[in-house]
Amino acid sequence: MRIDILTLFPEMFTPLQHSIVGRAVKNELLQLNIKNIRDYTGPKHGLTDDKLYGGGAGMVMKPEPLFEAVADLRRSPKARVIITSPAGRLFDQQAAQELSQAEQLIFICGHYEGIDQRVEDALATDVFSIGDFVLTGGELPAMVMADSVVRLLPGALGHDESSQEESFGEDMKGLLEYPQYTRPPVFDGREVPPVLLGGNHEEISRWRREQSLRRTWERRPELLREAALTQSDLQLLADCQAERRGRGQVWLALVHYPVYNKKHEVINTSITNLDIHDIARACATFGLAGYFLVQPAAGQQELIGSLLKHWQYGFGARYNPDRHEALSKISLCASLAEAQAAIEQQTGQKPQLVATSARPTPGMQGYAEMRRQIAEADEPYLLVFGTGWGLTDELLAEADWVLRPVYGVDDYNHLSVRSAVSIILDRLFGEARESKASRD
Ligand code: 21W
Repeated sequence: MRIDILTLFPEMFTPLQHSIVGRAVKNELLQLNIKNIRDYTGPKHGLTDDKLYGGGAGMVMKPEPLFEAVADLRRSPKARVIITSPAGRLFDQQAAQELSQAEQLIFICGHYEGIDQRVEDALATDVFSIGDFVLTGGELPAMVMADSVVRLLPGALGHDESSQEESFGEDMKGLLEYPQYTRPPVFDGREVPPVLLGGNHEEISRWRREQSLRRTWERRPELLREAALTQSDLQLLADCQAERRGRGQVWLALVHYPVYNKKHEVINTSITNLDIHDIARACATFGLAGYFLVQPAAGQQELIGSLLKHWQYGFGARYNPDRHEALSKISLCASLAEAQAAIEQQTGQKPQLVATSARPTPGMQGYAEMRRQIAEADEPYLLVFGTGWGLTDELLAEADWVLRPVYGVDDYNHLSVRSAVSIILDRLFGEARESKASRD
């Protein structure tokens, strides 16, 4: 493979001459050519950068020297021309794998505010960023990408390195690495996990897999969606979730009063059978601790009461035990304050109030942040949903947080409260329940 790097700062690339990349050059697996863009400015203009059209601070790299340089360095029409840019596609292992198949890579390192767009339009086969953080230029990203590509070239890794690669096999794909230890067995009072000293390889494998799963669940839960998980993996992840829930449990309340009607008047809505059942089942699915129906009207309370009796204790309980389990989480109360008091009595702590609204509200909370917060919390949470045209402004003002509306593609939002509950519970708690491929 041939790699050309076009940069305004060739001296920055000395680290690339060492280690695996340096050895690949020595062993002639790689031809590495680091070229100063200034060499292509010619006597006439002499400049590599210029002011922005349209105004704005900073300078942009001019197209002419880059067109010259690529024309000079290109050895094949199939060469990949890669621009480094914070606005690029995210570089990952799959991209590295793909680039490692090419005969020639030409990296163009952006610097200053970036590169004239025509370079990308006419020359680039790829535009890559290495992550969502701000650097001073594309030199380090080019080195990062070149490093990850070169180590994939056949023969680039020594025997030891590649066999290590192989032992970190297929089944660990998509999971974070397990912790590793070496001698001494006790350092500064910290022990190596005894299972690793025991020599039981089956037990060691099991321990390592469990550590990988726990780490991934803790640090990169989104990876679990794509990982190949066995039934026992799923069981372990369920245990992780249960352990976490034991600390900060979450309840849900469906408020029938006070809510708005279409005309923004405060009303009391009627209970609906579908809301009771579907929300109870969603709560059971996502492991919520309980589901409060907030309904102060005596007649309505009686109606719910007899409905619940049927499913919780009566014929329905025996006829459909799964439904019984979901509905057993329901309790009835006359006000939200009553629900809060019930949670406080059960846990010894006041629940944090998280309201939901289909109307944008000042200081709304995003889902990723809320999810993390609840996951790390030691105190109970109460998620509050309104029926009718939504929770009153007074109730929203009382909440510790208000979640953002569940937007679709535009601001059309006619979700039923049942649908909103399912979507929001999935955003806050849904993970690790989906696996692309089950291995057993
Ligand atoms: C940082 C250039 C900020 C430009 C409108 C258009 C390459 C990089 C870079 C840099 C800006 C990569 C603007 C992860 C990175 C890189 C330098 C600001 C303002 N406004 N991967 N342009 N992070 N960074 N641009 O920073 O060149 S790959």
